[in-house]
Amino acid sequence: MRFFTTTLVLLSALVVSVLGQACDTDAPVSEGRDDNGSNFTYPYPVQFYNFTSQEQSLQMAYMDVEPSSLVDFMGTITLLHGKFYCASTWNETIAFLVGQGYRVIAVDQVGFCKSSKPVGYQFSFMQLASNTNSLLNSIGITSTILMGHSMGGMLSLRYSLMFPSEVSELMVLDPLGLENWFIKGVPYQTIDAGFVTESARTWDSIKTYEETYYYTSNWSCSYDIWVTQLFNIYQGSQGTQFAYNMAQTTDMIFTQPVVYELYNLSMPSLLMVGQNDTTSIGNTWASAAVDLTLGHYPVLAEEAHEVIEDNTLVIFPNVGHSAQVSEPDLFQSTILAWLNR
Ligand SMILES: *[C@@H]1O[C@H](CO)[C@@H](O)[C@H](O)[C@H]1NC(C)=O
Ligand SMILES: *[C@@H]1O[C@H](CO)[C@@H](O)[C@H](O)[C@H]1NC(C)=O
Ligand SMILES: *[C@@H]1O[C@H](CO)[C@@H](O)[C@H](O)[C@H]1NC(C)=O
Ligand SMILES: *[C@@H]1O[C@H](CO)[C@@H](O)[C@H](O)[C@H]1NC(C)=O
Ligand SMILES: *[C@@H]1O[C@H](CO)[C@@H](O)[C@H](O)[C@H]1NC(C)=O
Ligand SMILES: *[C@@H]1O[C@H](CO)[C@@H](O)[C@H](O)[C@H]1NC(C)=O
Ligand SMILES: *[C@H]1O[C@H](CO)[C@@H](O)[C@H](O)[C@H]1NC(C)=O
Repeated sequence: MRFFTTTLVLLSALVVSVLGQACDTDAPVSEGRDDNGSNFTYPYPVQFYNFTSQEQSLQMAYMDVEPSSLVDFMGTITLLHGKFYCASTWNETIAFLVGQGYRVIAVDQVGFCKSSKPVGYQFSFMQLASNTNSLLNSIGITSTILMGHSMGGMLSLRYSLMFPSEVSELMVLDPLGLENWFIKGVPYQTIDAGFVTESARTWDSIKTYEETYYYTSNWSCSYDIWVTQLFNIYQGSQGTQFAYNMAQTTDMIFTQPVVYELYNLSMPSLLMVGQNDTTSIGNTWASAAVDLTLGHYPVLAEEAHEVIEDNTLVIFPNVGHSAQVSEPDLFQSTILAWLNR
């Protein structure tokens, strides 16, 4: 009897995992805090940078994680998150880098995660880069290795153009902005229309989007928590303003391409993209014919690589938009090999 029960349990576990429904991780890791509308518990202590921008008193949340004392100090690395993620989503990367002797700063941009959700803020990459630069300067950092993912990758490129003497090396993972979507035929979408889309997001719609674009349609239960982190902000105490800020930042990404300026990057850089990433802004509202021309990351990355001085290009085979989450070992060994080159 016991044998049969065990066998049945094992069998049903197998069936469930084949169907991809075995996830039991949707309980939010929350300590009941509400930092600017996010109750997610970050893996390291959260600090706040208080500053005034566009006549508003704002806060940027960040983690400042000390390097392991067991190895030599290697430098400071600043991490910039993508649009559907937060500073916390770098948790595996942070743990790895501090173990290698790096001090790691991971910030939440204004409008995102545990940072302020301002009303009437004019979002621009130059504004976000300036905010990030003054945060870093406020904690004594005037030179950093910079790493950005997705929207944060686009921001790291912008930051490096604006503050070249403060970026010693640049690592960029699947940055947005390697193509100009408007010129490829994607119509402009107003912030008001974007707000309608942002207000309609559900846990399932966020998951489906990430599954398709970030994870090559190959979901792992461990990704659930990042959907919950994001969805809880939409559902939280500042959800409406967050949705509006997200519509504003989509407008920012669409209207402020960085691709034409890449030739001006001067520091050594590492560009990493997933072979199967097809993320683009506007593909969901472009025609099907235009959509087919968007987000060919291996091609876009080759083009960027040709233009950027002193650049190393790595294309991760069979990987989507988020190698740091889906393939942490491959991602970590790649950045370490480049840092130690
Ligand atoms: C920022 O303001 C908060 C109070 O809102 C305070 O707890 C925190 O210490 C301040 N941060 C700094 C760096 O002064
Ligand atoms: C990162 O966070 C995820 C989700 O909470 C967790 O499964 C994983 O163990 C964390 N990793 C580290 C190194 O903290
Ligand atoms: C799906 O992801 C798992 C790891 O999460 C990996 O072992 C497997 O090879 C992947 N399958 C495909 C088809 O990419
Ligand atoms: C976190 O916030 C979400 C959205 O408001 C809510 O559904 C959830 O219950 C909260 N979790 C805790 C433990 O407060
Ligand atoms: C871009 O490069 C040109 C030519 O090298 C240079 O004159 C210009 O100052 C650079 N601009 C920036 C913002 O670095
Ligand atoms: C990634 O793209 C390559 C080339 O188009 C394809 O052969 C491969 O099956 C794709 N892998 C996944 C996991 O989708
Ligand atoms: C969030 O942002 C507002 C201002 O935009 C600030 O006054 C507030 O104290 C912030 N911090 C937290 C932890 O909620």
